[in-house]
Amino acid sequence: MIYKVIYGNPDVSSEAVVNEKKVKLVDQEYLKNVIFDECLLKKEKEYLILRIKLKEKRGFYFGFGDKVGPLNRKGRRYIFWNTDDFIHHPGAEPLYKSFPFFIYISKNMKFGIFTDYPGYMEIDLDSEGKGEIEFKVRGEGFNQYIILEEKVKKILKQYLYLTGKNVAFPFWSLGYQQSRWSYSSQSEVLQIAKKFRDKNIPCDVIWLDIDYMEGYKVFTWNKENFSNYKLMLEKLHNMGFKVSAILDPGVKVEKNYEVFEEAKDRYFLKDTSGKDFEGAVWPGRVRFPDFCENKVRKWWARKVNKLLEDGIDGFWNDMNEIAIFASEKDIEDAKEKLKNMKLEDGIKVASVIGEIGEIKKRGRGDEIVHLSGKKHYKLKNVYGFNMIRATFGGFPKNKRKLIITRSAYSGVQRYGGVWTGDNHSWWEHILLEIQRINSLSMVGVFNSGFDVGGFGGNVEPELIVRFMQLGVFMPLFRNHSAIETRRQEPWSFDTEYEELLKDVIVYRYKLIPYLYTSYMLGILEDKPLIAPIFYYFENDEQSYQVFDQFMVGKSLLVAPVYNPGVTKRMVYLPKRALNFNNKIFVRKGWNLVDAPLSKIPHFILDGSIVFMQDEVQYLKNSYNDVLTAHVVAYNDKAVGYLYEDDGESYNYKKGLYNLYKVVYDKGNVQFLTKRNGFLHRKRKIKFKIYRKFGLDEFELEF
Ligand code: MIG
Repeated sequence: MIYKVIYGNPDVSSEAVVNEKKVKLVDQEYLKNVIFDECLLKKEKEYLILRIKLKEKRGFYFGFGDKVGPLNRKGRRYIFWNTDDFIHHPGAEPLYKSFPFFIYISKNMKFGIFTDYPGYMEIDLDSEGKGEIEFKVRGEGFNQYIILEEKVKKILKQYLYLTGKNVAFPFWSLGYQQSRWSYSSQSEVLQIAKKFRDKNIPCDVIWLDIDYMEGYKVFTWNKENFSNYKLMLEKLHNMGFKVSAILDPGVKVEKNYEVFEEAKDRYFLKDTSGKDFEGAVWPGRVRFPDFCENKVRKWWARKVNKLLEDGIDGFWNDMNEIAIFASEKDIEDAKEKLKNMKLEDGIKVASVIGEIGEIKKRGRGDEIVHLSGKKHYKLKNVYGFNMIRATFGGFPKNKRKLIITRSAYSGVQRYGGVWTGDNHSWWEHILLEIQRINSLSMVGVFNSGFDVGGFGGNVEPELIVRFMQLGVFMPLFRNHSAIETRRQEPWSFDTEYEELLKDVIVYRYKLIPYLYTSYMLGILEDKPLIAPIFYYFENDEQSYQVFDQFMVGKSLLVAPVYNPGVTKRMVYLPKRALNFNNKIFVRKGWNLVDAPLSKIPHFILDGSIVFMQDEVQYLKNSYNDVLTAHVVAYNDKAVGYLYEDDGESYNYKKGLYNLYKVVYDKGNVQFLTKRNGFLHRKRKIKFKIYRKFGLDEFELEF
């Protein structure tokens, strides 16, 4: 059941909610006794504060997307105020995105609360240990959706009913992706691509960071270093690569620059005096499109479409919190320190005023006005959401897209995916990313990834191996690193490590039949590819506490290594499983398992079938003609799934796909057709049956 309570008089809409038919509008009193004992709403200056006291205080809290901190969000106060902060220390708060949704789970009670407000907000999840939750909003009012269900899966499904289903990314987006700030010329990009093919290291996507542009001007190409970008793109495509490019929202203030001329005085955010608001980012002086307006999104989409026509295949929306190094007001405020400085010196100015830190504290809420007349502090958290929405609009309708955004709000899954921003090449960040990706799944964002290898800082060989071993299971598997840090391409280390890294990437391609099947079933059924263990085993209370393992689909359990020098780790198994490294069965419960540097501790749950294939250099919308079915059947019984479709359109929404349920029972295999909506390609399937007593092998045509 979904209940909605309106608090105060909301005067802005986030546009996160798309379906309200099933929602029951109630007042706060109605929910008393259902989930809470007491509930108090008060106004304090410009804030509206709601405090509720739960009927119990022992539960776990999951959600809030990729904020740093533990998987269980209990006991902290969180700020929702989209901010560019590139040092993700354990207390870094706020960060780039706002997903004000969490799921409460205890033995007796399960519910989800989505507090829908696109402006400044704080949520306190029982920081006093009294079983109290506080919501504090700077504004006139907000909507709250309370989802009451018996199963976590159903709570998440209802949340996605409200905020919209995830879009499927193209088949090829599951391939390995290589990025760097920056590959700064066409010859460098081509060299990188060639190296992958020469070394037979599989790769599908190369990313272009800000240097492909002319003077960081959005929707331009650098005339010198990318003088023949069309030829470059053609060559890359012929080699089987896709190319994804960065887009920044700030439009350079420059006479005769088409993008600026078209938008000035019409499409940009305003300052309080009614002039276009100006700030400094990479290009120097810039202005910012007001993506909250439909007409602005349409204009932006046309620009995006041009880049698609040039041959770009995907996008990455950056700096859309909005990250602004300095504004005219900052310079005025810091007059003394900034003598003789102008916005043109954007980066220099930023370093003088202590950069993001200070700007973050002061916010950017009051000095910016939207075209609708609303102050930015009421809409800040949906700026990035609307930028990716605009970018999404630039693609042909029935073509799947690879678009990720750094800043986002609930509902972003309708338009694209996210990456977690500027992490570091630190061991701590492997664990951090496990928790962030799982928390993103709990707020319904299924297309997610992080900078594999770490963005900031210099990676060390052992660290990149472990980082990559985590990336291999992520929906998006992209290695990215910052300017002036050491290179992170797989060949940037001693040959021993290069071999290990190559093995990891090759393994990703072997997993594709299982990954794509699980991914697409997830899109169709509102289930994340990556999920915390409790998502599938919520009757197992122990599983609520497992923060450093996760499920990939419903059959694969991964327990990554996130410390240096480690060759063993403890793993919690919610049921019996096959250790896929040594093919030995491991019992339910806590187990110590081997984890040498060449191995990723991962397990196939008993009773399941996982389809794999042999390695390929890049993906072509379909699996290989020969597959291997790993049947984990301790008691000689197992079930698995195989999904196929065109891999590039949204026709799956119309049922144009095949889904087979594969049932193994004591030596017999049956393929049950659950859906027959796509041309089936016959394949040879090699079965490997892992049983209590010994291995069995045979082949079938299907
Ligand atoms: O101020 O475009 O998070 O992925 O490489 C830094 C340069 C701007 C931040 C992004 C990062 C990207 C970088 N950008």
